[in-house]
Amino acid sequence: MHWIAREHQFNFPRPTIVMGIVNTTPDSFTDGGRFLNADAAGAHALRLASEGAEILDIGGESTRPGSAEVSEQEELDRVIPVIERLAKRPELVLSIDTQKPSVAREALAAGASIVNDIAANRSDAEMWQVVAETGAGYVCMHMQGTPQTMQANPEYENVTSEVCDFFRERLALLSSHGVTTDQVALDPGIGFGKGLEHNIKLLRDLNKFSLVERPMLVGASRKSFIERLLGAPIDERLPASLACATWAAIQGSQIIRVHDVAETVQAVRMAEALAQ
Ligand code: 7PJ
Repeated sequence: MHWIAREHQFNFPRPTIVMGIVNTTPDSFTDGGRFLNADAAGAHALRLASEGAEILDIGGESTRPGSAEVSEQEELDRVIPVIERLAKRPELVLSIDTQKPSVAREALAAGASIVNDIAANRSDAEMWQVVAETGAGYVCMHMQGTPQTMQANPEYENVTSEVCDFFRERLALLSSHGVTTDQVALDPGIGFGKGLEHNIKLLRDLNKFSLVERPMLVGASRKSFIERLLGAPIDERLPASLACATWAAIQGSQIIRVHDVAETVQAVRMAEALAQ
């Protein structure tokens, strides 16, 4: 299995890829304002890369439940200067975390190689045209609803099979818009329109997604379902985040999206060595 993102190619099986989160949002619930400045965000990204992040995921729009939407210009002002700084280092694989096709297009022009689309449940095709035209990697994430509405009352009969059906339907739709299957990675969207029991079931069932035969990305780092299960406030969720990361890796997920790169790389490499 291959994942192709412009000039980059990941060939599986291989060690789990750790994707480091680079937040440029002043209202982000974890990094609140600390990386507003592009130099600081760029330096943070380089640190994550030195800690073993093989992909840096740069986002300028907070998608925490109920968060406000940001304008296109504001999002561009946050992410493009960071991407331009990092693009001087061609060995870095840059991902743009955006719901806006216009932001994806500019980010790819500035040197990004992957579009991380939390709104892959969209009905408009413009994002997929951008991905098809550029040959970018595409992360197709499952979400029920939108960030503004998703946590109101998430409902599923069987969350795992519904997410699996979504993946199959989107792979066909993407292909009909010229995005090749090799460009696509899939993500169950932990915390996006899911209650605690849905998040736990999706994580428990991760190995079932291997049937879809695409790389799986899992993002559980510091998410609030950890607090709902264990009572841990935001700055005390690293141990549970590491448990999710190692579990996901051992269940066959290929890409883990995290804030704490050094800790995750160590935990996942240990788990991989044990599981061999
Ligand atoms: C995810 C994401 C995720 C992908 C966020 C947070 C909220 N992109 N962007 N998967 N989560 N692909 O980091 O807590 O789970 S933003």
